[in-house]
Amino acid sequence: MHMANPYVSVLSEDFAADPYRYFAPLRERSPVHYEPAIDSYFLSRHEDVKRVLTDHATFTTETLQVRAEPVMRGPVLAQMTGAEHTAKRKIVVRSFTGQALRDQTRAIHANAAELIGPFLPRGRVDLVNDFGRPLAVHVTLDVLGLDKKDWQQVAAWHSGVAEFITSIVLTPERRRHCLECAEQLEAYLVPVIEHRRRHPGEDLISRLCTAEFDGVAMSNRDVTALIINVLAAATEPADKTLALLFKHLIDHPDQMARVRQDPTLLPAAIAETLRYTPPVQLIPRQAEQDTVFAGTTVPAGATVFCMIGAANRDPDAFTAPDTFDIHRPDLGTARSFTAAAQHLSFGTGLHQCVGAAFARAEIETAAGMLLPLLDRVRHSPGFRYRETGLYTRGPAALPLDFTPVHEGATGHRDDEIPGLAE
Ligand code: 2IO
Repeated sequence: MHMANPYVSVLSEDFAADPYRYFAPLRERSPVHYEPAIDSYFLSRHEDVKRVLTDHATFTTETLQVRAEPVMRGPVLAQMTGAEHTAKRKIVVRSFTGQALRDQTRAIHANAAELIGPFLPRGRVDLVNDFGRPLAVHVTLDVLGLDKKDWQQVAAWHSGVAEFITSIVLTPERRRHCLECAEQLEAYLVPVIEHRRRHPGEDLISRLCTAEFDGVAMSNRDVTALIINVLAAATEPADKTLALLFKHLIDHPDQMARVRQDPTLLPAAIAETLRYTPPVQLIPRQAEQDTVFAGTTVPAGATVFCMIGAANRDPDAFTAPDTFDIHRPDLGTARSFTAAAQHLSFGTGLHQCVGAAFARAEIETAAGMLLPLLDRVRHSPGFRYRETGLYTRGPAALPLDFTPVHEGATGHRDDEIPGLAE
């Protein structure tokens, strides 16, 4: 790889076009990279990123007060600490594991079958815009127990919320638009919350409404924030991960063939996709005291961005890090969706992603259904691949051609759904 200038701004167009070119030079020559325009430090080494995410006393999530709270309409899980964090995290974890996860997997399968159906006879689908994005929203609405007829509206509000939390610089006009989206989403959610308090069901909103912390039920504000937190976290990275998985398998036909022969390799392919091209590229923290990394001091009060994509390609953490290899011995597939993961795509430490098992189920179910259906799947002719985003990053579109099949080719029995088969 050509050595790119490590002193290039991570806010430049060159960096946005292909951040991966800059990761090695940054790690080697500017591992604590300061951006004066936004007064923030960017850390690119695996060791340093891991230290920031696990030293909770020195590096707090205080940054989310300005980055997330205005659009979340209250505090998100990642902002909480101590007993409150433990208790509320447990409620959310329970809703995304065990029996709840098995029920969700059936819902994921049904949504995926419904969405892919119309495209099967055509032999062409844009995996991001026709399938992945609607799937991510439909599935999240199912988990929350919200009406799917409103999905386009919820998706539009979500975009505004996501733009706010993932932007590095935001114009006053865009900021106003994002806040408006959040206010409308809140106004949509509050009557639902009030209804669920009286008539609780099995969905996550009901669980949040009936849960108590310190003997006290959560306020509408607290429940709203956790709903928007789940909506953003479950929706924003999902279509990106699915599209990146297909992109990498199509670009590595030998590995595609292996996964098709043996679908039990799918979790490894998903884990390697997450390591190689993490959909969440940045995790912000605030330094509470002066800290020295590789000889450079990050001052107390500074905003620090952990560069997940760069850390995941650190040769000190993975051999041949710039190679996509689902068989890499240092991947540790089983660990990859847990707190013991070597890649940092779900973060690490106290605030590591609560939805990791759910994310795996969603991508595994969707890809496990699509692979046998999309015979001879390939990039549509003339398509120019392009990724967008610095904070969350993925393909803007992924138009694919495949051998057309009749609709209704998708099975619904448990033994046809990975994760439910056993
Ligand atoms: C929603 C970046 C979509 C989270 C965030 C304000 C908090 C937290 C994350 C992920 C993914 C989002 N941060 N999920 O990085 O809940």
